[in-house]
Amino acid sequence: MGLELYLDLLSQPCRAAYIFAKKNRIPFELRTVDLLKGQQVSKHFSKLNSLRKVPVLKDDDFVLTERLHGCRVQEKDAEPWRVGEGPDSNRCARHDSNIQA
Ligand SMILES: N[C@@H](CCC(=O)N[C@@H](CS)C(=O)NCC(=O)O)C(=O)O
Repeated sequence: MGLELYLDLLSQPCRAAYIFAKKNRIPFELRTVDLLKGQQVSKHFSKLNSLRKVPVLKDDDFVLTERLHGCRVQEKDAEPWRVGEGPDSNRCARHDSNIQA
C-alpha cells in the first residue's frame, strides 16, 4: 500500500496537505473522513490518530498526524520535482508560509 491521506476537504489544514500533494504530483490514496458525520471518532480512525483530528498521513506502518510534518514527509517524495532547483531560501519561506497558513 502506498501513501494514504486521511482528509476532509472542508478542513483548511487538509486542503493544504491535499494541494501540496497534488501540486507536487505525489501519488496518494484519498481516504475521506467526513467530520460532519463524526467519522473522526470512529474506532478505525481513532486507532490511527487518538486525537481524532485530520489530516493524517499514513505510509505503511508510518503514521503522521500534523499537517506540517506531513508536508515535510511528502517533500521527500517530491524530490524529482525539485532536482536542479538548488536551495532557495525565499522559495522555502514561501512554501512554509503556504503550508502553515
Ligand atoms: N494542528 C493540526 C490541526 C488539526 C485540526 O485541528 N483538525 C481539525 C479540522 S481543521 C479536526 O480534525 N477536527 C475534528 C474534531 O475536532 O473533531 C494540523 O495542522 O494538522
